[in-house]
Amino acid sequence: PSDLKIAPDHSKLHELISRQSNEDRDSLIRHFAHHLEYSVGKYTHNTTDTDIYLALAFTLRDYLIDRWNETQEHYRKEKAKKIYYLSMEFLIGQMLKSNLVNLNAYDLASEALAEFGYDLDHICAQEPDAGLGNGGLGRLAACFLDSMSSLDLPSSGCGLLYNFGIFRQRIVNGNQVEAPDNWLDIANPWVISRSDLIYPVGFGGYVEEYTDHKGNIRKRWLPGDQVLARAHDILMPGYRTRTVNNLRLWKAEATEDFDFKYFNHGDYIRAVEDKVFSENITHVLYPNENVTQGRELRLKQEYFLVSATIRDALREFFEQGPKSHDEMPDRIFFQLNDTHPALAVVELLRILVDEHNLEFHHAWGLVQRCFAYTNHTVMPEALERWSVDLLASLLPRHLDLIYQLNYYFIEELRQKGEPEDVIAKLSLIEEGADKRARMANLAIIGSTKVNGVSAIHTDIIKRTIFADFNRLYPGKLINKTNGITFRRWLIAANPELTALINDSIGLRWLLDQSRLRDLEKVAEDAAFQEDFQKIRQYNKSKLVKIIHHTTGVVVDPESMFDVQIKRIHEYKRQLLNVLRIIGDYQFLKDNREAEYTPRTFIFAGKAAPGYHRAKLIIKLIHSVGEKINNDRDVRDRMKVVFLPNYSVSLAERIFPASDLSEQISTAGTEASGTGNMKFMLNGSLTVGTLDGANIEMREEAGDENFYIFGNTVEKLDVIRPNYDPVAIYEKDPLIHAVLSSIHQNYFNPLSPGLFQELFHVLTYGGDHYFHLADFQDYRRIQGLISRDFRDRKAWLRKAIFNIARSGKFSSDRTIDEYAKEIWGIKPVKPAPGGSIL
Ligand code: B1N
Repeated sequence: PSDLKIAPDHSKLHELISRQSNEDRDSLIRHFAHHLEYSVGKYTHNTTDTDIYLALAFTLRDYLIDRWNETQEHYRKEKAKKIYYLSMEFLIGQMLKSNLVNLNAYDLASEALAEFGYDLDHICAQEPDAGLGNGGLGRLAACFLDSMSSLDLPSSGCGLLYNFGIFRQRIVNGNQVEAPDNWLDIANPWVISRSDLIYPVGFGGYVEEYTDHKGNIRKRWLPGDQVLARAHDILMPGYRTRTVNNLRLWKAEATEDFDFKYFNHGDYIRAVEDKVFSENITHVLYPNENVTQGRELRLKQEYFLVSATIRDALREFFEQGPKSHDEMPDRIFFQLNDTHPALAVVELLRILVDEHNLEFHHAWGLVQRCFAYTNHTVMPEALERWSVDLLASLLPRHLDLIYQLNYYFIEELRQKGEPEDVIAKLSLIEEGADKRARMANLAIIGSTKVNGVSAIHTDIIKRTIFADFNRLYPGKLINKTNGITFRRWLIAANPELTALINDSIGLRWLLDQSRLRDLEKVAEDAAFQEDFQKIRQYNKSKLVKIIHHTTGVVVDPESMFDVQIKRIHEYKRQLLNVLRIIGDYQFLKDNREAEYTPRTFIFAGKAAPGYHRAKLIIKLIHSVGEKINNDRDVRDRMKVVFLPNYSVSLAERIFPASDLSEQISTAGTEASGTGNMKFMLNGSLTVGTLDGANIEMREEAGDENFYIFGNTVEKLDVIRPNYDPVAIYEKDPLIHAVLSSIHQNYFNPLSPGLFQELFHVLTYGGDHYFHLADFQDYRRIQGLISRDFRDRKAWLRKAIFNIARSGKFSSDRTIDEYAKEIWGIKPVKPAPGGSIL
């Protein structure tokens, strides 16, 4: 090991990078050779790229484990307050490259592998994605882990180890077909199974009243079934710091004694069946975004996460030898990623009251100081409301406690003089034939702070769904605008652009992304622009190959890459994009000689398997693409491609190769968006509505560098009561022509009627998401964009300004705000010493 130290002084960074000694290199190669032989079992011949990947991953893992132990030991010594980030989703993607980047070992590894004739990028590509999430919410959690480690914050992610992550999407005949994502089928070097950390989790059974030895009447839960939760850790290194935190993922295992009752009766098959049932809990990620299904297995998953996490956190707390429970809020804090883990507040209350014998109000007071809740959506179909009947059968004591909490809560509201209709809305229980527990209300009363994820979204929740809470508890609802990790989304995904930035403004931005502003001074520099342009074309040419390989379509790298990549959802309005494309196509057919900036329209995204309409939108994109791509009249001017199986690793290739970012959700529907930020950071310009984080992105970039169109939230509120899409369809000849092509099966002559549903939703169905209201303004702004794109220098200038002003959207900024304003924690740096590698 060398004597390289983490340099707290920014100006030392350059020196530090260039000082990677031969000793580091030799040590890396020795470790690597050892793992290739003894962990992977290969010597010289038959070595596959996957073997090389595994050997390098095992090598890195050793470094991570050293630092992790060091970090955790240090936390214990400092009795640091620790953040538990609870989330049902962590959409991590591949880990080798980002770990190499964070350990500042990418160049070293790249050179070392090159000596043996291997290309590091190609080796990194062998890794299967850890796709334990659906989209923005899960990816946000992964970015936050990166930032929490990079900022030296004592923290741990808490989630589930699903055997199957988000499904793999194949396209057959233009239709989405789902395949299981068996991401653990080759041994995963990043997932460390903990033989010592295992907790029983109960379900079902009943609640018993009993009299304790002091004569008090008490309650306890006697679960009917037990499942074991075993910890599996993924280590998360910070960027250029020795801090390594962990993401702890719980996996369900059957208990032994659970099986015995059947073994004793000789019913071997039944015993094994029950084992399978228990292990079902963490089998598969629910593939919905912004929708809840209300299924029993999902509730089991949520409680399983919560129960194991609370047990584990309490174990860590009591191992520190606290004098009393009252120290808890100074030592542990739970951040709820949406309401999915909201039962945690009840679980902690239950343990404190039933098992630790704390008085109810005392316990509740402590619980409230240990939680905060992040809301990610206002879509009504996404708000969790668990059936009281289901809760009664699965978690009877928790339901009991929810009723008790509700009793005191409503009493408080009555004392404050709240009218009964308001109380009915605030109640933890929604009354009716089918009674439900409102998880958002529970999360709010159980938390110190509640946050939205962009300025407009926080504003909306304060004015609408949580208005009464905001009035009752002023200051509780706050904003924390989302961010992304620049390590993965710029440094790792776009190394060429990173190098160019480093060359022109130095390295300070690497540790403080607001310093990207220094790029403003080169925005008009001809040499910089030229290099920037070359990098963009290089990235585009790489994407051209992927497009050709996966879709067979040949696209022109000189054309504008006009990109909409995200989950397929009506509110995100992929349909608006398609209507515009059809409009352009019809225009070009009628005006063959017209000036038109050639565009490649790129789509990617998964539809929830049960979301029929979203799947139909995928089919429409393919049908329209088929027609346009094979029409010689528009050849060289329009191409439409749909890249299958959108994932973190595919996204990493698309963002750096995009010219135009489509962020066109109906105003007021997209809570924040984070893909929008990844485009900005890589130098794409945005066309978007005044929705989510787009608003703040424009504020940073400047109006002249951002393309905004469409109705605002306020305007939509005005037009909503009298909105008449059919009238627009009938009066506007252009819209009429576009919709008629769908209505008259122009793109699907062989399957007439296929897209009638889509025609209907946009017209007689009421056009809930205001596609037609925004269509003409969308076309107008796209015309402007086409003209601007042709002025290369002006376009590049705008792009560079976007990068220069993207610093606000670093998740380091976001996490710093959480740490200061919600968590009340400070960085805890592990003792320096040892080598970087
Ligand atoms: O969370 C992201 C935001 O940037 C997006 O705008 C928002 O749509 C997304 C239920 C969700 N909100 N709600 C979900 C996911 C899974 C599920 O089962 C809801 N995802 C979002 C990060 O803030």
